[in-house]
Amino acid sequence: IMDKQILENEAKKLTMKPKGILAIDESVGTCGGRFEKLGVENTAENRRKYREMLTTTLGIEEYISGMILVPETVAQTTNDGIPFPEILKQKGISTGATSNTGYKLFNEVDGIKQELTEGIADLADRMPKYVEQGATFSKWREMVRIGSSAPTDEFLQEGAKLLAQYANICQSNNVVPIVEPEVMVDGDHTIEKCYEVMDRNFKILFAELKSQNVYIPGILLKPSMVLSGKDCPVKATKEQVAEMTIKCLKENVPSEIGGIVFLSGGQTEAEACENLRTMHQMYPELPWPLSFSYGRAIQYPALKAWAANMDDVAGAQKLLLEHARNNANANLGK
Ligand code: 5MM
Repeated sequence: IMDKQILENEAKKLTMKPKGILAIDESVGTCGGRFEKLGVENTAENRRKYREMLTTTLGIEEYISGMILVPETVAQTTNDGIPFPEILKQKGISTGATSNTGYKLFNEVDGIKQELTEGIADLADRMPKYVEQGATFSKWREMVRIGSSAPTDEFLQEGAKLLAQYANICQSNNVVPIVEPEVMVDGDHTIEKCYEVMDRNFKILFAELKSQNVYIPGILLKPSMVLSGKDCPVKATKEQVAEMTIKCLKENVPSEIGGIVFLSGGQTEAEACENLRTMHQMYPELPWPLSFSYGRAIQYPALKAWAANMDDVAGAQKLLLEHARNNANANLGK
């Protein structure tokens, strides 16, 4: 049975200033892609070692309130045999277990693949196990690609249904759902086009969450920022990004939501951090807690260093700590 207080308290804890969330839940395939580029073999043991480096970073709990893990990592242990959720718990960091398992083609419009997130069918069976292993929050990522006719409303509606079903399964297990509708940066679209897509998707998403009775103060929204496409000839400034992102969120996100935590979505470490900082500087008063749930923008420098020399764990951890700290400072507008 859902306990609203447990959900609200966990959402508050996860967004307690200046902290944010660290997403280290690359699926086996995504992790493999990143490893291979840096010459690391994509084995379960290497993924375990990498996540041990990340989770055992001294002092990381000053900046990070929760870490999102794939179920593989949730079940793994440190070299000394301590389960990762236990390592995190000792530092007061919450464990999140990713719920989504993959993607499957919905349709293709004008050369753009619209893919729906998989994993809903057996999620109600999997969730109690994640809780037993120590998870207190979870994540489901929806992938929205922009093209000349994509995304279609029909596709967004299906994606929203899945996000709401997932959120309900989480909440009935007293697990805080992170609802992640990622609008991809790929393409040459303008920032105005990105705004239009995000605005449309939020309207569909929040209507669906409402109609499926998801408890809004007990969820976190993990959106992308409103950005110009990667290949757009005119790149939006940080002030434009901040203004349009906050406008889009203010117009669509209920003020009672547990919080908003951005993904970095392929922005450089500096961009992701600067954009967040600019938002806090330009808008010191916001209706909801606003923070980060970055993957690449916090991890990448540490991954590169670790891949280059796996024996220098401390060197890689120093870089992780530095990037986590930069983003926690951004949350303070510093
Ligand atoms: C860490 O990456 C997460 C899992 O992605 P795949 O399922 O594609 O392997 C991803 O959902 C991530 O949590 C978000 O995209 C945020 O990470 P970034 O790197 O965009 O900040």
